[in-house]
Amino acid sequence: MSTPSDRRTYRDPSLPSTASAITVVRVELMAVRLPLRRSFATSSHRKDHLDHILVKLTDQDGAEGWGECASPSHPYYGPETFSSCWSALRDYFAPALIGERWDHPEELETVWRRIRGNLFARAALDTACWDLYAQHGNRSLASALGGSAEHVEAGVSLGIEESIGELLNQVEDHVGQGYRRIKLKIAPGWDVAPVAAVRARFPDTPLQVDANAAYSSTVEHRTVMRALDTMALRMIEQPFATDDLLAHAELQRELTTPICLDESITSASTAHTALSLGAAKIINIKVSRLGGLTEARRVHDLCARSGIPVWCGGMHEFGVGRAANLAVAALPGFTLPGDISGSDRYFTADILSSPITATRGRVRVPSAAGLGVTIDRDAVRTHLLDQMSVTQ
Ligand code: OSB
Ligand code: MG
Repeated sequence: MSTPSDRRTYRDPSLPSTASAITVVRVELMAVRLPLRRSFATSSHRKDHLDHILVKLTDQDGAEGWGECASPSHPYYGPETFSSCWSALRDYFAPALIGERWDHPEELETVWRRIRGNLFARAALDTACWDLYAQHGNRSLASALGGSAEHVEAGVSLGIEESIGELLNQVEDHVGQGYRRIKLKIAPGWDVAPVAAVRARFPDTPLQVDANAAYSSTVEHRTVMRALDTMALRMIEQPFATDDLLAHAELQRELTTPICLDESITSASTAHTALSLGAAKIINIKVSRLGGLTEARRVHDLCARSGIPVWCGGMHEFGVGRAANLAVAALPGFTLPGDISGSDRYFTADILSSPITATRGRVRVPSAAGLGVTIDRDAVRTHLLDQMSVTQ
């Protein structure tokens, strides 16, 4: 499926030349279902469990690398689904990777250059390769990426609730646990009133909102945005459609509150375009949405050069994906609290031997080699829906 002869055209000259080559010989896909402790609703849908795909790579020496595909099951956040990711991994990404020799995960861009899109699927394998690479160098993933923070500041993303009273209880609970900022999901009909109520009750809490592209640039919706602009919010995340960068730029000119883009930013190129247009003052870096750690770091570097603060978004990852998010969030440009909370917020049992936790609003970045977490194989088996392996 790939053409080995020309895959080495891309090579970062700053990479150490001593890296030893890695060849992945087997890719295992595991579909795992975890129930959510509390159902979660956004502007598009409600969910009470998550089906994610864990990928396990084995290299020529028997070392293992892990990654997680955190695609939602339905195409309501982005275009991908659980099934599209499973088939993209099985039919394209895994076959192209197996048998290829590489020294650095950035070379995988060449291995996968013919495959367009399918970024959530790609992110899972990209992360697993970075895990293998960091283990080969006996370094933490954070340090392999160039980060050095030992902790990251944790925030929470709270879904749409049945009532404002219930939302206030949720906010109170998480502020009480020490989380550093609260993000509220909004949607037409659930915006000015709930946000004003939270702001009135918690006047000093860092607060922001996320619309998941549910608004459009109509007079009615811009009135909502102007009302939100008076509530001392840290940012308004993705108010308009994914591809409508000009509408975001126009809105940003009208508002004092910074606009943050999530869904719109699918690569360093889209980030560059968005920033050039003035469509955002903040960017949410999500490893899954960007197709992996290589592109996530590239967006980080671009934003750092442009003086744009970034934070790490999440997709309710299990422990494997959460560890990858922590590693990227250890880079120096991640100056705002992200959506990396303790896994106990989401799941009664995660698939790690020691689940990732938040203490007084901070989460520790793993320091052991690679992702730095231990997968609980029994937990994976308990929650397994399906599995397969791809070999040469
Ligand atoms: O837009 O950031 C989002 C969850 C699923 C899909 C999209 C989003 C989210 C979140 C939750 O906001 C982030 C998290 O807690 O992992
Ligand atoms: Mg978002």
